[in-house]
Amino acid sequence: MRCGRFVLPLDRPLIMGVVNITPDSFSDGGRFLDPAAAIAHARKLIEEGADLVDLGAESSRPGAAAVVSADEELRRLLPVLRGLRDVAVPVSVDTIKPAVMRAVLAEGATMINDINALRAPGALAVVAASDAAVCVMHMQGTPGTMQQHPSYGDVVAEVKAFLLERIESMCAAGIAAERIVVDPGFGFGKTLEHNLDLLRHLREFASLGVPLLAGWSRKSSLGMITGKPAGERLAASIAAALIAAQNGAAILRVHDVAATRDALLVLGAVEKNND
Ligand code: HH2
Repeated sequence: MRCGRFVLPLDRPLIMGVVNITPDSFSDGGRFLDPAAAIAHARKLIEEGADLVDLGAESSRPGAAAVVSADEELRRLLPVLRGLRDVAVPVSVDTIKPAVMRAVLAEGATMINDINALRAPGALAVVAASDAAVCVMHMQGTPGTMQQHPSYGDVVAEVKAFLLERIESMCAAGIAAERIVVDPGFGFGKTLEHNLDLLRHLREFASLGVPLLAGWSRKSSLGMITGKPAGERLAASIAAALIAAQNGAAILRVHDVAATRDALLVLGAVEKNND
């Protein structure tokens, strides 16, 4: 997989560490709003074994109002990006806005993570003009309303068809397949049963021919299963990450890098002995 100047091997699951530079993210809102705190947290995640870090400056939690302007997003993101210029792993930015994408790519970001799958006017062209990687995610509805009435005939087939269409649009716009990652979007316009169905059938997404990213970390589906609040979902998050890895996920988007790394090392050791 290519992310700007980086080439990432895909012979083991990669860990993407989450850094939320927001006042209102569902599990860690407000903790890293200060640029120095966000930079220190990203560096800590890299030391713990993150293969990439993902900076987000707008919360997409269910019910979140889309109120963050491009200017405000950049005010939060740019100092952190500048503080991470020297790190040895790709820095991804989680944004849906083409203006933000353009500015962060100019400032050294080497991946765009778009929960809106480059559907905003101009987004495809901005990414196509760069050499960055891009993760496109499936979402039914918008964060403000997506959890009100999620509804599918066949969730696996519909999510897969959506991602295939986005891959075709990206390739037509000139984005090489080796730069593309897809994500079924766990928790984005999906019930617990939809999320579990997607996790069970994750292997079916391999036929899309590009790496798959899975984000279950601390999400409310894990709260529904365990009865625990976001701050107490570490064990559940690790379990979901391992199942996703066993079902073919190439990148795991997580808040708790050190613990996820240990769990993946155990999985890797078992699988190696199986060869
Ligand atoms: N989940 C969140 C945000 N961005 N991007 C991708 N590709 N996949 C995901 O599953 C995903 C994502 C939500 O988690 P978090 O960033 O911790 O929360 P918030 O959106 O409240 O900042």
